[in-house]
Amino acid sequence: MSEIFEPKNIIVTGGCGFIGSNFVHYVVNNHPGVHVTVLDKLTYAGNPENIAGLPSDRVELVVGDICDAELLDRIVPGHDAIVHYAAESHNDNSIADPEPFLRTNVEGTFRLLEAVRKYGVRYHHVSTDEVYGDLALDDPAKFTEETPYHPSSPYSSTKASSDMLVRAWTRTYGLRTTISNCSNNYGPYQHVEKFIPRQITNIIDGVRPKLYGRGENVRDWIHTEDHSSAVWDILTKGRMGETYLIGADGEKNNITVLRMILEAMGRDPEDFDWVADRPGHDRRYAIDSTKLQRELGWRPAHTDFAGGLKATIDWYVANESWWRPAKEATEARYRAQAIFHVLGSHAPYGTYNCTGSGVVKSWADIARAVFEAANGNGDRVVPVSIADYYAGAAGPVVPRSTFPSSSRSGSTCPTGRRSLRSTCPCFGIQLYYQNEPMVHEGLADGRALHALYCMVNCAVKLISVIKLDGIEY
Ligand code: NAD
Ligand code: TDX
Repeated sequence: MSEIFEPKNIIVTGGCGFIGSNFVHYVVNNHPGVHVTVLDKLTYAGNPENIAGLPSDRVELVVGDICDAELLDRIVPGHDAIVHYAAESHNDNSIADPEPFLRTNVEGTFRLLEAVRKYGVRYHHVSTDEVYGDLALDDPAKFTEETPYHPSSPYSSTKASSDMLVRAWTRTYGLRTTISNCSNNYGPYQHVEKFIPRQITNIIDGVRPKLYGRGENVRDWIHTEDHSSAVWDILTKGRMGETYLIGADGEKNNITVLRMILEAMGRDPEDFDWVADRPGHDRRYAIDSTKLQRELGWRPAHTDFAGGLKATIDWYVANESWWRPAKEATEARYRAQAIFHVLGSHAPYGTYNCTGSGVVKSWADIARAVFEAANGNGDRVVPVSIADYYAGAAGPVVPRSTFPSSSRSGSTCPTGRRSLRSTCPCFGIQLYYQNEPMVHEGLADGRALHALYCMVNCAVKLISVIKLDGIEY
């Protein structure tokens, strides 16, 4: 074991998120001589409530972006170490819109490494087991530090990229760094977009939980407090330039976890909805944490998953005021993503506009824009029946095939008014909206918003059609 590092002033990036805030509590509770500066942008996933009540002489919150090099120049000097948790962390969001993941996870890590290089501070990089891709369900193997990188999702590929930057900067510039790759965390303060809190809060709301695919995918669950103690051990005792895998032998498939939640909440264990699978869904993660245990003597304290899950359920029941503000927006995002899965992933970027320029670039953008707007003003986007869709009784959006041939080539719809046109990539039909206002006038214009609304309404109808083929959204 190498010399013990005893930091006095540390920066914790993402310290208002789920796992970062748990680490801040862990440090305050267990290491009285350490001051923590939390650097957090407070995205939708960051909540200052997560660290509220901690002593102000021990914890300071700086609201800012890890991509802001000038800010890093101001705050990094005077600190001994950076523990880097900040990230865009949700796979489903990364599939719908990868760009913020590139920026925060890749560019953000680059900026931090440059600051580490400049000011000579110790750096610990918090990563995920997802960088290794997935294992087969029937494969007895687990990930080790030697497993080749093989990320599957936009999220995990950006985390893998950030790990590569850390390794390259360490070797080239001789930085004092460590990396940890941890498995799926659970516990209090996890955002309601994630599997366990989403299902608990759905059940509280009387909504049936949503299980992706066949529910056979395996995750290796670890309580977030065990993740925190492991990161502290690696920060203070880890060998420079090394990677440590963190896991607590908690493999369970999703359907088992969901049935445990339902039973613990007094519901029928079969009372859930099967929904369409996540595209590219990783099958199984499993961590071999032998190196961490052998070299640094770390052991998980929470080995009773059923007990930890029950305590987590109790926390969400008792802390509705914490999660309630994020719940509706999260479910609205899931509805938008459902449309994206059907249409957006097939739509060539930029096909959709009316006059050559526009704010709307793809089906995903349309879906997102309308759901966000509808969510903001209290409207609901309601699917119409398939019968109405085929009868053409569903408003101004109609399939091109029903148009007289004279209108097919131009930008004129059957009523003689100018039309907005797009091709549905799944069905190969043209969709028209009889509009005077053009989409490129932007969302600030209510008429343009109406145009968008109609286009998405049509997308919702198409989803209804697709439901006939057995896919549920
Ligand atoms: P989270 O989404 O709950 O929190 C992320 C935090 O980072 C938020 O407070 C957010 O405001 C902040 N943030 C985002 N972009 C930022 C930016 N540009 N500048 C500053 N702050 C920014 O995430 P989490 O689940 O707590 O995950 C934390 C870390 O742990 C991530 O790096 C993630 O990849 C890793 N990890 C998570 C898990 C898991 O199961 N959740 C498992 C292994 C590793
Ligand atoms: O509604 C759902 N239904 C469902 O079946 C949701 C939200 C998820 N799932 C499935 C997908 C996964 O197999 O549950 C499993 C867990 O899903 P998430 O909570 O989204 O986590 P996962 O994709 O496994 O990634 C998590 O662990 C690794 C974190 O979000 C990452 O940040 C971390 O790197």
